[in-house]
This record gives sequence, structure tokens and C-alpha cells, in this order.
Amino acid sequence: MAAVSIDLEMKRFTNEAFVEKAKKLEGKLIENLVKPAGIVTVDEKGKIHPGAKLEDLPGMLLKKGDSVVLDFEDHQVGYVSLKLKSAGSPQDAPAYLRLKFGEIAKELIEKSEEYNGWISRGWIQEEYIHIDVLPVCLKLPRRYAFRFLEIYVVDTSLKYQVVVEEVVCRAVSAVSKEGVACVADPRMSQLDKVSLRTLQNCMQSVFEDGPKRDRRLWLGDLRLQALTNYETFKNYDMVKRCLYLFGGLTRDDGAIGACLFTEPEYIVDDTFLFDYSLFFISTLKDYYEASKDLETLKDLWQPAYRQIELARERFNDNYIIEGSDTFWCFVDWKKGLDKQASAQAIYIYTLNAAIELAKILGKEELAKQLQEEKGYCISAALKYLWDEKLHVFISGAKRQVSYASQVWMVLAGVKKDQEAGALLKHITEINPDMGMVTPYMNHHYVEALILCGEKKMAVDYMKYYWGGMLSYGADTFWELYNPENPEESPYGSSAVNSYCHAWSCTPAYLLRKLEKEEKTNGISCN
Ligand code: RAM
Repeated sequence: MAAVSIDLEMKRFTNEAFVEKAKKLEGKLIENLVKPAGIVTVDEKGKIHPGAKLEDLPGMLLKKGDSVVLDFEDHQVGYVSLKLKSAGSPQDAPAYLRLKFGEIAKELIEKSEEYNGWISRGWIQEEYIHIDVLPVCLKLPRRYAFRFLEIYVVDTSLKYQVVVEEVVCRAVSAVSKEGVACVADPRMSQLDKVSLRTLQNCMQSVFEDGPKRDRRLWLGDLRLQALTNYETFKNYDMVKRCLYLFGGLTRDDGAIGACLFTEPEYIVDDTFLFDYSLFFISTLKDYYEASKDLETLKDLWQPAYRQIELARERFNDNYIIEGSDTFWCFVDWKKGLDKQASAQAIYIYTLNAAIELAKILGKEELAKQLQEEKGYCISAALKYLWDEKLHVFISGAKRQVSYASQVWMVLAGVKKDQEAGALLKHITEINPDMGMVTPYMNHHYVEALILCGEKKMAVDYMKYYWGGMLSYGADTFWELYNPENPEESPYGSSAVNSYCHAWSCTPAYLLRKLEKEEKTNGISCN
């Protein structure tokens, strides 16, 4: 279990002007009415099989213990209403129903009573409802993320049955796929399609991490969503809105939170992660590169630079970052992962972005100072974190060897060109126990391979990793996928895992990036 941070005393600072700008940038959601495409059955392994014909649904008389699973054929995010009536004698008792929504079919066979994870069971999309009077048009108040809906009749009475006449979902998203060109390589079209659906369904009033859970704006997720969005939906205003929210809602010392809430009011959470705070700088840099919006850059430079000042406090006199036993830095959900080397590299990575931004803003002197600091941090990484014998970066007092440390050192430019490529190949061969479990970390691995020119490895890995989720029938990509243990969950139970998780949408970005490079360099990645 990750150490949970609760800080009721935390003082916050609000930049009202920034929050006002963010509020004005809120877009209107696009709505679509979607009806189920079929009826299925789900076996004990969570596999789906064709069920009765959909046109027979209004003729089914459901009594105590009966159930029907509706399949909406693709992942939906929206508001569901059910038209129900009774059949038989007059309704002499409430209809008592259980409605269960699943992003994947397996969620329907997971028993919520047995849930024993450390995050709220409230995330399980299941409702028990009493209906006193039939017929009714039941409008469920929550927004759900799902492909499957199971209607289970807990009870009616001996004298009447329930009939489901119609079920409709008012699906919502800030963007539509219309006008988004597919990737050129048809063999990659399924990877691309599922990535796009993942991002589309996470784009609501802000970039949510997952529409099932946490339905919240997280900075680490935002960074990857924004990158993919520039290549696909091109909704620059939503990125701008999220940047102003993070920049305008901070701790009183200026620290940018790992995530924030938009309801019932805009408020920054009391979770702070070393890497996520720093990624505000990278996200701002990426946004500027994509939009050339200098005004926003000027506005948000101060909160961005403040993250460097705060991060600096964690370094010792040798320019080495010091970690702690708390949930201080994210990197990946891999259990037991030591974050020191990754954090050192992420600091250098974000210094690179800060240097570029400082130059754009004409802050030459500051850019020079940051460049110098970067040199010290790189030398320190090579002196204290590089293992000459093993030819890898190590992390923490126990000199842990992980993928994450190598990947981030490459992305930061601590090892470059051929040396970097050799390092990635070396760690892939060693395949240390400290692997990668989130699509978020796996994204960075692929990004590092591309940076080193290892395009074939990058494409093969995408096929293996994201393709692995496709082989399980994914309509959207997941929060966590460990090919060696597909059931894995960071929360003690996969019942609360999110199966449409924004940080996994990046094949749509990576594939387009590869295509662009191919056009420029004429190198094939197949
Ligand atoms: C998960 C969230 C989010 C991620 C954090 C660190 O709980 O869903 O995606 O950014 O962890």
C-alpha cells in the first residue's frame, strides 16, 4: 500500500486570475446517444459469448435471480437511462435490481462483497436499486465508464416480472474522432484506434486520468495526454485550462500538486510528488512548442520555475537527490522500485525543458546558471549512480537495478547516442526483476528507444506490450498491465483497476512521431 498523504493543515494559495482563465476555457461536451449492440453471457473466466438476440430483450420476463448482460460494443462514458415495466399481476412489491457496469467483462464476475483493497470500494460501478412503481424511466445520476451493463434481478415477487424495454447511454466527451487521420501503417490501426478511444473518453471537463477512477486531473497523466492530443484531437484549450488550474492552485509555498479536483470547487489535493510537480515544466514546454502561445508561457513561467527551486532542496551537497520511505515520487507502480536514480534523471530532464523556456523568454543569465547546475547533476549521476562493473545506473542504498533508472537517465541525456542505445539493449537483456508495470512507465521505455534510434525495438515492444492488452480484447488501454501477471493491481484488487486510463493512450502519439521521423529521415521502422 502506498503511504497515503493527509494534510488537513495544508495552506493553499490561489491565483484567482489564473483560475478565472481556466474557468473560461471550459469547453462544451459532445453528446451521443448510444444503445446496446447485443446481449452476451460472461463465463467464469470473464470471457464473453453471444447471448440472446437483442430484439428479444423487451420480451424477456425477468424474475428473481435472472440477469441479462448488455454489450455496448465499445467503451462508453456517459449517463444511462433504463425504460422498465412490469409483466404479470399488478406490481405488489418493489422491484429490487442490481446494476453492474464493467469496462471489461471480468469486472462483472468480480464479487464486490469480497473486495479487500486499500482504496475505496466506492469505485466499483455497482448499484442496488429499489423501484416502487413500474413502469419507469430510470435515469441513473452517476456517470459511468463501461462497455457492459449487467441487470440482475435481486427480487420481484411471485406475482410479477421485470421487463427491460430500452437502455440508452448519453455518451459524453470533449472531443470527437471525426477529422483525426489514422496512422499510415494499417497493421498499427487497431493500436491507434484503441489509443484514440482511450484518450477521447478521458477528455471531459479536464483531462481525467480515468473515467472510472480517479476521474481527476493528475499532472503525470496530463503530460502524456497533452502530447497525444497535439498529434490527434488538437484541443489546445483543454491543455491550457489544465495548466492554468495547476499553476493557479498551489500549496502556499508554490508547490504544484500531483492532482486536483474540479468539483464541488476547484481545489488542489494534498498529495505532492517530486516528479509530477516538475513535469509542470515539461508540460508547459510541450504546450508552448505545440501552440506557440507566448502569453501563457509568460504567465506560467513563475509557477513552473518555482518547482525547480523546491526540488533543489532535496539534493545533498554532492548534487545527488535524497529519497525517502514515503510516497514522495511516482515513476511507476512497480512494487519495491527505488526512485532515487529516476528522480535524479527526471530533475535533469526538466532542467532541459526549463533551460529551453528560459531562453525563449530571454532569460539568458538564468539559462546559463541552469545549464551549469545540470552539468553538476549529470557528473554526480555518473560518479555516484553509475556502476562501472555492471554497466548500469543503480538506485538507492541497496544499489537497485531497474528499467526505470536506465530509461530516465537516457531520456535526461545523461547517456547519449550509441552509449544510450547500448544501455537500453543491455538492460533489456538483463531484464531485471525491477521491471515496469504501468503503460506510463512502458511509454517512457519506448520513448527512450526512439530517442536512441532503436525504432524497430520500439515498434516491436509496442506490439508486445499494448498488443498484449489487445489480445485480452481491450477496447481502451488500461491503467496497469504486467504481461507476466495480467491480474496485477496496485490497490490489492483488480476490481478497482481502471481499464480506460489516459496514460496508456500514447501509442497514438508514438506511432505518429515515428511516422514523422520516417518522413524526415527515410528510415523504415518495420
Ligand atoms: C493513480 C492515478 C493516476 C496516477 C497516480 C499516481 O492512482 O489513477 O493515474 O497519476 O496514480
